[in-house]
Amino acid sequence: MKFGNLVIVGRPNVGKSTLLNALVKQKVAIMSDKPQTTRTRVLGVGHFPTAQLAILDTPGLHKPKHQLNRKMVRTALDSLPDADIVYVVMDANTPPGAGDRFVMEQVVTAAQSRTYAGIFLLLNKVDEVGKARLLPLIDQYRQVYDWTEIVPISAKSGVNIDRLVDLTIACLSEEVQPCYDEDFLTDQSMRQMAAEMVREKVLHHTHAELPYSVAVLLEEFIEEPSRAHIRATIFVEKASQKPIIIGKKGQRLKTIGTEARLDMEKTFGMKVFLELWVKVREDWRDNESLLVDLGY
Ligand SMILES: Nc1nc2c(ncn2[C@@H]2O[C@H](COP(=O)(O)OP(=O)(O)O)[C@@H](O)[C@H]2O)c(=O)[nH]1
Ligand SMILES: [Mg+2]
Repeated sequence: MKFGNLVIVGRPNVGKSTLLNALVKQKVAIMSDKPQTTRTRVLGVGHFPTAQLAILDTPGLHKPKHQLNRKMVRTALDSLPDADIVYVVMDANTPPGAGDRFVMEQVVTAAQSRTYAGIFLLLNKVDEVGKARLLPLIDQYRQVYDWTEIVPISAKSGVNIDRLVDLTIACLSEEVQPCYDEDFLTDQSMRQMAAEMVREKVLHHTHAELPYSVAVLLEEFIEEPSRAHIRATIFVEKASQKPIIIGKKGQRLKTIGTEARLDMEKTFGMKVFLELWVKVREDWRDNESLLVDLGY
């Protein structure tokens, strides 16, 4: 049996969390089409016949403006030194831009102070890109750095994921004891996952700038023998954002609650009674003690 620590990095929205879920074959990280969905690092463990892979999903690397964003970027960069293997994820729909170059620079810099077992450049979302556009893109990335492999993948539809796993395991040389039990999937607590599931549904049902303004605080998680009673507060920054989340006659909040509850029941394997509140907290993104309470 082999064991390896992997870290997934890339700019926001390239599909890092989708890739983690594809690798562990379970939804452990929330995903959305809004940038900066992932705010903390999430560990998922992939169990394969010949290896166990401990995979860290990280917040997207970008130029930070708020205290929260600075923490997010630091979280991603701090994960680099401890990994055996780095996955650098790029969106195959676009040629490398400033954001991508920033990500590659960080990885190349990290690789100067330690030796990785592998640094993979992953071109994600190839389900949306024709071969004719893919080949020149691969050439472009090949000129940037001597990557261990450049692998075109689709995290969403599963293209090349098995091949990626094989190539990854091939890089791990020592036969070592696996670190986690064979049913261990993630280091997140049920409380964290529940809060994240609520936030994912808020992201799905709202638009534009609102996602950045939303945080979810889990106030109560009471586990009874066959059901859980969960109470969570959705924080927004402006009074005008509250009615957006609640919707006409409370309809949007109801939908958010129902969808989040169904996700929780599936993941936790028990009935869930979910109570949601919406509150305005202007400064939560720069309030250090609230950021700690929120788990950031
Ligand atoms: N077409 C396509 N969309 C993808 C793929 N992987 C992720 N996405 C979408 O890209 C968006 C961002 O995904 P997410 O995993 O949250 O990105 P992250 O910010 O890098 O973690 C979501 O809408 C995903 O459904 C893929 O392989 N193909
Ligand atoms: Mg993510």
